[in-house]
Amino acid sequence: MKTYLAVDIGASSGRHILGWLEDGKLKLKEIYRFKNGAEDQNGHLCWDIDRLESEVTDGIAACETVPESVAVDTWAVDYVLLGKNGERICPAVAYRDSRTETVPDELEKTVPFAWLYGRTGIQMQKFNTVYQLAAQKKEMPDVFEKAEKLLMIPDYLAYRLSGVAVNEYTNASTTAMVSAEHKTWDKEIIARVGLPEKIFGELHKPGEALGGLTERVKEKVGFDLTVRLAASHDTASAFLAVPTKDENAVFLSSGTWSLIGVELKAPVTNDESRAQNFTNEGGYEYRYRYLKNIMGLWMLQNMRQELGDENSFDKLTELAQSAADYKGRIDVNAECFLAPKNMCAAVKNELMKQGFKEPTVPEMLSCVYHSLAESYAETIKALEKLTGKVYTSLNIVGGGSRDEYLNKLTAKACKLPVYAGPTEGTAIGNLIVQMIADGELASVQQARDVVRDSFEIKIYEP
Ligand code: LRH
Repeated sequence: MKTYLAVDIGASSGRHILGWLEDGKLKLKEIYRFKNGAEDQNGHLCWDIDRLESEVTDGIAACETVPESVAVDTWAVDYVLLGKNGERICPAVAYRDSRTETVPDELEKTVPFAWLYGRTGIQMQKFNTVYQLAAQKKEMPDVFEKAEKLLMIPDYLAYRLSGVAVNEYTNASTTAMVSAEHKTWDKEIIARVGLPEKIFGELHKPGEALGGLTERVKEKVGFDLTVRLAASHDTASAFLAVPTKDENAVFLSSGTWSLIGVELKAPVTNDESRAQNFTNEGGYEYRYRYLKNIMGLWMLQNMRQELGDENSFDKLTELAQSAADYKGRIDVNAECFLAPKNMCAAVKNELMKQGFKEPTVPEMLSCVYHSLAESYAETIKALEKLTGKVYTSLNIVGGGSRDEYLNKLTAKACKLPVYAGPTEGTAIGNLIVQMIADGELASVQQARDVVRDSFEIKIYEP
Protein backbone atom coordinates (compact mmCIF):
# COMPACT_ATOMS: atom_id res chain seq x y z
CA MET A 1 0.00 0.00 0.00
CA LYS A 2 1.35 3.40 -0.97
CA THR A 3 1.32 6.07 1.71
CA TYR A 4 1.92 9.80 1.39
CA LEU A 5 2.93 12.32 4.02
CA ALA A 6 1.42 15.78 4.38
CA VAL A 7 3.24 18.32 6.52
CA ASP A 8 0.60 20.91 7.22
CA ILE A 9 1.59 23.92 9.32
CA GLY A 10 -0.83 26.59 10.45
CA ALA A 11 -0.34 29.71 12.52
CA SER A 12 -1.03 27.90 15.79
CA SER A 13 0.05 24.28 15.14
CA GLY A 14 1.61 21.91 12.68
CA ARG A 15 0.95 18.26 11.95
CA HIS A 16 2.29 15.35 9.93
CA ILE A 17 -0.51 13.30 8.46
CA LEU A 18 -0.08 10.07 6.59
CA GLY A 19 -2.67 9.34 3.95
CA TRP A 20 -3.45 6.32 1.80
CA LEU A 21 -6.27 4.86 -0.26
CA GLU A 22 -7.96 1.73 1.02
CA ASP A 23 -11.00 0.22 -0.72
CA GLY A 24 -11.53 3.49 -2.53
CA LYS A 25 -11.54 5.51 0.70
CA LEU A 26 -8.98 8.01 1.90
CA LYS A 27 -7.52 7.05 5.27
CA LEU A 28 -5.57 9.41 7.50
CA LYS A 29 -3.26 8.94 10.43
CA GLU A 30 -1.78 11.80 12.38
CA ILE A 31 1.76 10.79 13.31
CA TYR A 32 3.22 14.00 14.71
CA ARG A 33 1.95 17.33 16.02
CA PHE A 34 3.69 20.46 17.27
CA LYS A 35 2.89 23.98 18.39
CA ASN A 36 3.45 27.06 16.32
CA GLY A 37 3.05 30.74 17.07
CA ALA A 38 4.81 34.00 16.40
CA GLU A 39 7.22 35.39 18.99
CA ASP A 40 9.26 38.52 19.51
CA GLN A 41 12.75 38.49 17.95
CA ASN A 42 14.65 41.78 18.13
CA GLY A 43 11.50 43.85 18.19
CA HIS A 44 9.68 42.01 15.40
CA LEU A 45 7.04 39.32 15.57
CA CYS A 46 8.71 36.30 13.93
CA TRP A 47 8.23 32.59 13.33
CA ASP A 48 10.85 30.35 14.90
CA ILE A 49 11.75 28.98 11.50
CA ASP A 50 14.69 26.86 12.70
CA ARG A 51 12.46 25.08 15.19
CA LEU A 52 9.80 24.57 12.50
CA GLU A 53 12.47 23.04 10.30
CA SER A 54 13.53 20.58 12.98
CA GLU A 55 9.88 19.72 13.77
CA VAL A 56 9.37 18.95 10.08
CA THR A 57 12.31 16.54 10.10
CA ASP A 58 11.39 14.97 13.45
CA GLY A 59 7.88 14.33 12.15
CA ILE A 60 9.21 12.58 9.04
CA ALA A 61 11.43 10.44 11.28
CA ALA A 62 8.26 9.39 13.18
CA CYS A 63 6.97 7.46 10.11
CA GLU A 64 6.99 3.73 10.76
CA THR A 65 6.96 2.87 7.07
CA VAL A 66 8.50 4.92 4.30
CA PRO A 67 5.95 7.08 2.42
CA GLU A 68 6.16 7.58 -1.36
CA SER A 69 6.52 11.31 -0.92
CA VAL A 70 6.21 14.26 1.40
CA ALA A 71 4.95 17.81 0.75
CA VAL A 72 4.70 20.92 2.90
CA ASP A 73 1.93 23.50 3.06
CA THR A 74 1.73 26.51 5.37
CA TRP A 75 0.01 29.88 5.67
CA ALA A 76 0.64 32.45 2.96
CA VAL A 77 2.45 35.79 2.47
CA ASP A 78 5.53 35.25 4.69
CA TYR A 79 8.99 34.59 3.26
CA VAL A 80 12.72 34.42 3.85
CA LEU A 81 15.66 35.50 1.70
CA LEU A 82 18.66 33.34 0.82
CA GLY A 83 22.21 34.53 0.25
CA LYS A 84 24.69 33.29 -2.32
CA ASN A 85 25.54 30.12 -0.44
CA GLY A 86 21.90 29.22 0.02
CA GLU A 87 21.95 30.44 3.62
CA ARG A 88 19.02 32.29 5.20
CA ILE A 89 19.90 35.97 5.56
CA CYS A 90 16.82 37.38 7.31
CA PRO A 91 14.38 36.35 10.00
CA ALA A 92 11.00 34.89 9.06
CA VAL A 93 8.95 37.91 10.09
CA ALA A 94 5.30 37.06 10.75
CA TYR A 95 2.49 38.79 8.91
CA ARG A 96 0.92 40.16 12.10
CA ASP A 97 4.08 42.20 12.81
CA SER A 98 3.46 45.95 12.61
CA ARG A 99 6.32 46.70 10.17
CA THR A 100 3.90 47.20 7.27
CA GLU A 101 1.60 49.57 9.17
CA THR A 102 2.25 52.64 7.01
CA VAL A 103 3.62 50.95 3.88
CA PRO A 104 0.49 50.71 1.69
CA ASP A 105 -0.06 54.46 2.06
CA GLU A 106 3.60 55.22 1.37
CA LEU A 107 3.58 53.03 -1.74
CA GLU A 108 0.28 54.42 -3.02
CA LYS A 109 2.07 57.01 -5.23
CA THR A 110 4.35 54.54 -7.01
CA VAL A 111 2.30 51.37 -6.69
CA PRO A 112 -1.34 52.49 -6.45
CA PHE A 113 -3.55 49.75 -5.06
CA ALA A 114 -6.08 50.02 -7.90
CA TRP A 115 -3.26 49.41 -10.40
CA LEU A 116 -1.85 46.54 -8.34
CA TYR A 117 -5.26 44.90 -7.98
CA GLY A 118 -5.93 45.22 -11.71
CA ARG A 119 -2.73 43.26 -12.43
CA THR A 120 -2.71 40.70 -9.60
CA GLY A 121 -6.31 40.45 -8.39
CA ILE A 122 -4.98 40.19 -4.83
CA GLN A 123 -6.96 41.83 -2.03
CA MET A 124 -5.63 44.69 0.09
CA GLN A 125 -4.07 43.28 3.22
CA LYS A 126 -1.39 45.37 4.86
CA PHE A 127 0.64 42.22 5.36
CA ASN A 128 0.81 41.15 1.70
CA THR A 129 4.36 40.16 0.78
CA VAL A 130 4.72 43.13 -1.53
CA TYR A 131 4.28 45.46 1.46
CA GLN A 132 6.46 43.30 3.73
CA LEU A 133 9.28 43.46 1.17
CA ALA A 134 8.93 47.22 0.90
CA ALA A 135 9.07 47.46 4.72
CA GLN A 136 12.17 45.29 4.80
CA LYS A 137 13.82 47.38 2.13
CA LYS A 138 13.24 50.48 4.22
CA GLU A 139 14.55 48.89 7.40
CA MET A 140 17.43 46.79 6.07
CA PRO A 141 18.25 47.81 2.49
CA ASP A 142 21.58 45.96 2.64
CA VAL A 143 19.87 42.62 2.77
CA PHE A 144 18.73 43.02 -0.84
CA GLU A 145 22.33 43.49 -1.97
CA LYS A 146 23.12 40.04 -0.61
CA ALA A 147 19.84 38.33 -1.50
CA GLU A 148 19.87 35.75 -4.28
CA LYS A 149 16.47 34.17 -3.73
CA LEU A 150 13.15 34.79 -2.11
CA LEU A 151 11.38 31.72 -0.76
CA MET A 152 7.93 31.58 0.78
CA ILE A 153 7.82 29.64 4.07
CA PRO A 154 6.75 26.23 2.66
CA ASP A 155 9.22 26.62 -0.22
CA TYR A 156 11.94 27.22 2.35
CA LEU A 157 11.01 24.15 4.39
CA ALA A 158 10.87 22.02 1.22
CA TYR A 159 14.29 23.42 0.29
CA ARG A 160 15.73 22.46 3.67
CA LEU A 161 14.47 18.93 3.09
CA SER A 162 15.53 18.51 -0.53
CA GLY A 163 18.24 21.08 -1.14
CA VAL A 164 16.18 22.39 -4.10
CA ALA A 165 15.03 26.00 -3.85
CA VAL A 166 12.05 26.89 -6.04
CA ASN A 167 9.00 29.14 -5.92
CA GLU A 168 5.65 27.39 -5.92
CA TYR A 169 2.82 29.10 -7.78
CA THR A 170 -0.15 29.08 -5.35
CA ASN A 171 1.71 30.64 -2.45
CA ALA A 172 3.61 33.01 -4.75
CA SER A 173 0.28 34.40 -5.91
CA THR A 174 -0.38 35.73 -2.38
CA THR A 175 2.62 38.05 -2.63
CA ALA A 176 0.54 40.40 -4.83
CA MET A 177 3.43 40.32 -7.29
CA VAL A 178 2.20 37.61 -9.67
CA SER A 179 0.22 38.54 -12.74
CA ALA A 180 -3.28 37.07 -12.49
CA GLU A 181 -3.46 36.89 -16.26
CA HIS A 182 0.00 35.49 -17.09
CA LYS A 183 0.56 33.49 -13.87
CA THR A 184 4.19 34.63 -13.70
CA TRP A 185 6.00 37.25 -11.59
CA ASP A 186 4.98 40.73 -12.68
CA LYS A 187 8.26 42.48 -13.50
CA GLU A 188 6.69 45.91 -13.58
CA ILE A 189 5.55 45.55 -9.95
CA ILE A 190 8.98 44.27 -8.91
CA ALA A 191 10.62 47.27 -10.58
CA ARG A 192 8.23 49.80 -9.05
CA VAL A 193 8.87 48.45 -5.54
CA GLY A 194 12.59 48.64 -6.34
CA LEU A 195 13.44 44.99 -5.73
CA PRO A 196 16.08 42.90 -7.53
CA GLU A 197 14.39 40.80 -10.19
CA LYS A 198 16.82 37.91 -9.75
CA ILE A 199 15.42 36.89 -6.35
CA PHE A 200 12.14 35.85 -7.96
CA GLY A 201 12.63 32.42 -9.51
CA GLU A 202 10.48 30.73 -12.11
CA LEU A 203 7.13 29.57 -10.73
CA HIS A 204 6.65 25.82 -10.28
CA LYS A 205 3.41 23.91 -10.21
CA PRO A 206 2.02 21.92 -7.29
CA GLY A 207 2.74 18.21 -7.62
CA GLU A 208 6.21 18.65 -9.03
CA ALA A 209 8.93 16.41 -7.54
CA LEU A 210 11.96 18.26 -6.20
CA GLY A 211 14.00 15.09 -5.59
CA GLY A 212 15.02 13.07 -2.55
CA LEU A 213 16.13 14.21 0.89
CA THR A 214 19.54 15.82 1.36
CA GLU A 215 22.26 13.62 2.90
CA ARG A 216 21.94 15.57 6.15
CA VAL A 217 18.18 14.99 6.45
CA LYS A 218 18.43 11.38 5.25
CA GLU A 219 20.85 10.67 8.05
CA LYS A 220 18.53 12.24 10.59
CA VAL A 221 15.35 10.43 9.53
CA GLY A 222 16.93 7.14 8.53
CA PHE A 223 15.44 6.79 5.03
CA ASP A 224 14.91 8.63 1.77
CA LEU A 225 11.70 9.71 0.04
CA THR A 226 10.60 12.09 -2.70
CA VAL A 227 9.91 15.70 -1.76
CA ARG A 228 7.08 17.17 -3.81
CA LEU A 229 5.54 20.60 -4.01
CA ALA A 230 2.08 20.73 -2.44
CA ALA A 231 -0.39 23.41 -3.41
CA SER A 232 1.75 24.99 -0.75
CA HIS A 233 -0.59 27.78 0.29
CA ASP A 234 -2.71 26.00 2.92
CA THR A 235 -5.89 27.60 1.62
CA ALA A 236 -5.15 26.29 -1.89
CA SER A 237 -4.83 22.82 -0.37
CA ALA A 238 -7.97 23.24 1.72
CA PHE A 239 -10.12 24.23 -1.25
CA LEU A 240 -9.07 21.02 -3.05
CA ALA A 241 -10.50 18.99 -0.19
CA VAL A 242 -13.97 20.55 -0.33
CA PRO A 243 -16.29 17.69 -1.29
CA THR A 244 -18.66 19.71 -3.47
CA LYS A 245 -20.98 17.98 -5.89
CA ASP A 246 -21.67 20.89 -8.19
CA GLU A 247 -20.70 24.44 -9.07
CA ASN A 248 -23.27 26.09 -6.83
CA ALA A 249 -21.46 25.61 -3.55
CA VAL A 250 -19.59 28.21 -1.59
CA PHE A 251 -16.37 26.99 0.08
CA LEU A 252 -15.26 27.97 3.55
CA SER A 253 -11.87 26.96 4.91
CA SER A 254 -12.28 27.56 8.62
CA GLY A 255 -9.24 27.81 10.86
CA THR A 256 -7.30 30.73 12.30
CA TRP A 257 -8.78 32.59 9.31
CA SER A 258 -12.13 32.02 7.66
CA LEU A 259 -11.52 31.95 3.92
CA ILE A 260 -14.84 32.06 2.16
CA GLY A 261 -15.39 32.01 -1.59
CA VAL A 262 -15.63 29.96 -4.76
CA GLU A 263 -13.43 28.48 -7.46
CA LEU A 264 -13.38 30.36 -10.75
CA LYS A 265 -11.77 29.64 -14.11
CA ALA A 266 -10.77 33.26 -14.63
CA PRO A 267 -9.90 36.09 -12.23
CA VAL A 268 -12.32 38.96 -11.50
CA THR A 269 -10.41 42.22 -11.12
CA ASN A 270 -13.05 44.86 -11.79
CA ASP A 271 -13.70 47.97 -9.66
CA GLU A 272 -16.60 46.44 -7.76
CA SER A 273 -14.54 43.38 -6.85
CA ARG A 274 -11.72 45.63 -5.68
CA ALA A 275 -14.10 47.79 -3.65
CA GLN A 276 -15.42 44.65 -1.93
CA ASN A 277 -11.84 43.44 -1.38
CA PHE A 278 -12.27 40.00 -2.89
CA THR A 279 -9.05 38.25 -3.79
CA ASN A 280 -8.10 35.99 -6.72
CA GLU A 281 -5.50 33.61 -5.33
CA GLY A 282 -3.80 31.17 -7.64
CA GLY A 283 -4.97 27.58 -7.30
CA TYR A 284 -4.14 24.07 -8.42
CA GLU A 285 -4.58 23.76 -12.20
CA TYR A 286 -5.05 27.52 -12.25
CA ARG A 287 -8.39 27.33 -10.43
CA TYR A 288 -8.66 30.83 -8.98
CA ARG A 289 -9.76 31.02 -5.37
CA TYR A 290 -12.10 33.97 -5.43
CA LEU A 291 -12.58 34.68 -1.76
CA LYS A 292 -12.57 36.98 1.19
CA ASN A 293 -10.43 36.72 4.33
CA ILE A 294 -12.54 36.94 7.46
CA MET A 295 -10.81 37.22 10.83
CA GLY A 296 -12.11 33.77 11.82
CA LEU A 297 -11.33 31.62 14.83
CA TRP A 298 -8.32 33.81 15.61
CA MET A 299 -10.65 35.97 17.65
CA LEU A 300 -11.98 33.02 19.66
CA GLN A 301 -8.49 31.46 20.02
CA ASN A 302 -7.24 34.69 21.59
CA MET A 303 -10.27 35.15 23.82
CA ARG A 304 -9.92 31.59 25.03
CA GLN A 305 -6.31 32.16 26.01
CA GLU A 306 -7.18 35.38 27.79
CA LEU A 307 -10.05 33.76 29.68
CA GLY A 308 -7.83 30.85 30.70
CA ASP A 309 -6.96 27.78 28.65
CA GLU A 310 -9.03 25.67 31.03
CA ASN A 311 -12.01 26.97 29.05
CA SER A 312 -12.39 24.46 26.22
CA PHE A 313 -13.92 25.63 22.95
CA ASP A 314 -17.07 23.77 24.06
CA LYS A 315 -17.14 25.89 27.18
CA LEU A 316 -16.86 29.03 25.07
CA THR A 317 -19.85 28.02 22.95
CA GLU A 318 -21.79 27.20 26.10
CA LEU A 319 -21.07 30.67 27.44
CA ALA A 320 -21.96 32.27 24.10
CA GLN A 321 -25.24 30.37 23.98
CA SER A 322 -26.15 31.59 27.45
CA ALA A 323 -26.28 35.12 25.93
CA ALA A 324 -27.75 34.07 22.59
CA ASP A 325 -30.13 37.06 22.44
CA TYR A 326 -27.42 39.67 22.89
CA LYS A 327 -27.79 42.29 20.15
CA GLY A 328 -24.27 43.72 19.93
CA ARG A 329 -22.35 43.12 16.66
CA ILE A 330 -18.88 44.06 15.48
CA ASP A 331 -17.12 44.27 12.13
CA VAL A 332 -14.98 41.15 12.49
CA ASN A 333 -12.65 42.43 9.80
CA ALA A 334 -11.81 45.66 11.58
CA GLU A 335 -8.07 46.37 11.79
CA CYS A 336 -8.22 46.46 15.60
CA PHE A 337 -8.71 42.67 15.71
CA LEU A 338 -5.67 41.74 13.60
CA ALA A 339 -3.08 41.79 16.38
CA PRO A 340 -4.58 43.39 19.50
CA LYS A 341 -2.77 43.26 22.84
CA ASN A 342 -5.97 41.87 24.29
CA MET A 343 -8.83 40.55 22.13
CA CYS A 344 -11.50 40.76 24.85
CA ALA A 345 -10.60 44.40 25.45
CA ALA A 346 -10.72 45.11 21.70
CA VAL A 347 -14.19 43.54 21.39
CA LYS A 348 -15.42 45.35 24.49
CA ASN A 349 -14.06 48.63 23.18
CA GLU A 350 -15.77 48.27 19.79
CA LEU A 351 -19.11 47.48 21.45
CA MET A 352 -18.88 50.35 23.92
CA LYS A 353 -17.94 52.74 21.09
CA GLN A 354 -21.32 51.87 19.58
CA GLY A 355 -23.07 52.76 22.85
CA PHE A 356 -23.50 49.29 24.35
CA LYS A 357 -22.90 49.07 28.08
CA GLU A 358 -19.87 47.08 29.21
CA PRO A 359 -20.55 43.53 27.91
CA THR A 360 -20.18 40.40 30.02
CA VAL A 361 -17.96 37.54 28.83
CA PRO A 362 -20.95 35.53 27.49
CA GLU A 363 -22.20 38.65 25.68
CA MET A 364 -18.80 39.24 24.07
CA LEU A 365 -18.62 35.63 22.92
CA SER A 366 -22.17 35.70 21.60
CA CYS A 367 -21.32 38.89 19.72
CA VAL A 368 -18.24 37.33 18.07
CA TYR A 369 -20.09 34.14 17.11
CA HIS A 370 -23.05 36.00 15.62
CA SER A 371 -20.85 38.59 13.91
CA LEU A 372 -18.78 35.84 12.26
CA ALA A 373 -21.86 33.99 11.01
CA GLU A 374 -23.39 37.21 9.71
CA SER A 375 -20.19 38.21 7.94
CA TYR A 376 -20.27 34.85 6.11
CA ALA A 377 -23.84 35.62 5.00
CA GLU A 378 -22.88 39.09 3.77
CA THR A 379 -19.92 37.68 1.87
CA ILE A 380 -22.10 35.12 0.10
CA LYS A 381 -24.53 37.88 -0.93
CA ALA A 382 -21.62 39.93 -2.30
CA LEU A 383 -20.28 36.85 -4.12
CA GLU A 384 -23.63 36.31 -5.79
CA LYS A 385 -23.65 39.90 -7.01
CA LEU A 386 -20.08 39.76 -8.26
CA THR A 387 -20.29 36.40 -10.02
CA GLY A 388 -23.91 36.68 -11.16
CA LYS A 389 -24.65 33.25 -9.69
CA VAL A 390 -26.94 31.88 -7.03
CA TYR A 391 -25.30 29.60 -4.48
CA THR A 392 -27.22 26.77 -2.90
CA SER A 393 -24.99 25.46 -0.13
CA LEU A 394 -22.00 26.29 2.03
CA ASN A 395 -19.28 23.64 2.49
CA ILE A 396 -17.04 24.13 5.51
CA VAL A 397 -13.72 22.31 5.90
CA GLY A 398 -10.97 22.69 8.49
CA GLY A 399 -10.81 22.65 12.29
CA GLY A 400 -13.54 25.28 12.55
CA SER A 401 -16.04 22.93 10.89
CA ARG A 402 -16.19 21.11 14.25
CA ASP A 403 -17.86 24.10 15.88
CA GLU A 404 -21.51 23.00 15.93
CA TYR A 405 -22.80 26.27 17.35
CA LEU A 406 -21.06 28.34 14.68
CA ASN A 407 -22.33 25.95 12.00
CA LYS A 408 -25.92 26.35 13.22
CA LEU A 409 -25.66 30.13 13.38
CA THR A 410 -24.05 30.14 9.92
CA ALA A 411 -26.82 28.05 8.35
CA LYS A 412 -29.40 30.38 9.86
CA ALA A 413 -27.62 33.61 8.85
CA CYS A 414 -26.87 32.42 5.30
CA LYS A 415 -30.27 30.74 4.87
CA LEU A 416 -28.41 27.85 3.25
CA PRO A 417 -27.68 24.25 4.18
CA VAL A 418 -24.21 23.95 5.67
CA TYR A 419 -22.12 20.84 4.97
CA ALA A 420 -19.43 20.57 7.65
CA GLY A 421 -16.31 18.42 7.20
CA PRO A 422 -13.76 17.07 6.78
CA THR A 423 -11.84 18.80 9.56
CA GLU A 424 -8.39 18.07 8.10
CA GLY A 425 -9.05 20.08 4.92
CA THR A 426 -5.56 21.43 4.33
CA ALA A 427 -3.72 18.16 4.97
CA ILE A 428 -6.16 16.29 2.71
CA GLY A 429 -5.61 18.80 -0.10
CA ASN A 430 -1.87 18.40 0.35
CA LEU A 431 -2.24 14.60 0.04
CA ILE A 432 -4.55 14.89 -2.97
CA VAL A 433 -1.89 16.75 -4.96
CA GLN A 434 0.71 14.11 -4.13
CA MET A 435 -1.68 11.29 -5.05
CA ILE A 436 -2.61 12.89 -8.36
CA ALA A 437 1.07 13.46 -9.16
CA ASP A 438 1.80 9.81 -8.42
CA GLY A 439 -1.15 8.52 -10.45
CA GLU A 440 -3.15 7.18 -7.44
CA LEU A 441 -5.97 9.63 -8.14
CA ALA A 442 -6.99 10.72 -11.60
CA SER A 443 -8.37 14.20 -11.05
CA VAL A 444 -9.56 16.79 -8.56
CA GLN A 445 -13.15 15.74 -9.17
CA GLN A 446 -12.33 12.12 -8.38
CA ALA A 447 -10.44 13.26 -5.29
CA ARG A 448 -13.45 15.28 -4.11
CA ASP A 449 -15.73 12.28 -4.66
CA VAL A 450 -13.35 10.13 -2.61
CA VAL A 451 -13.28 12.75 0.18
CA ARG A 452 -17.11 12.82 0.25
CA ASP A 453 -17.20 9.01 0.63
CA SER A 454 -14.43 8.85 3.20
CA PHE A 455 -15.33 11.34 5.94
CA GLU A 456 -18.35 12.19 8.00
CA ILE A 457 -19.98 15.33 6.66
CA LYS A 458 -22.61 16.84 8.94
CA ILE A 459 -25.52 18.77 7.50
CA TYR A 460 -27.01 21.80 9.21
CA GLU A 461 -30.29 23.02 7.72
CA PRO A 462 -31.11 26.74 7.99
C1 LRH B 1 -4.62 30.85 6.21
C2 LRH B 1 -3.85 31.82 5.37
C3 LRH B 1 -4.73 32.72 4.54
C4 LRH B 1 -3.84 33.92 4.39
C5 LRH B 1 -3.26 34.03 5.78
C6 LRH B 1 -2.01 34.81 5.91
O1 LRH B 1 -3.79 30.05 6.98
O2 LRH B 1 -2.94 31.15 4.53
O3 LRH B 1 -5.14 32.18 3.30
O4 LRH B 1 -4.45 35.04 3.91
O5 LRH B 1 -3.10 32.68 6.22
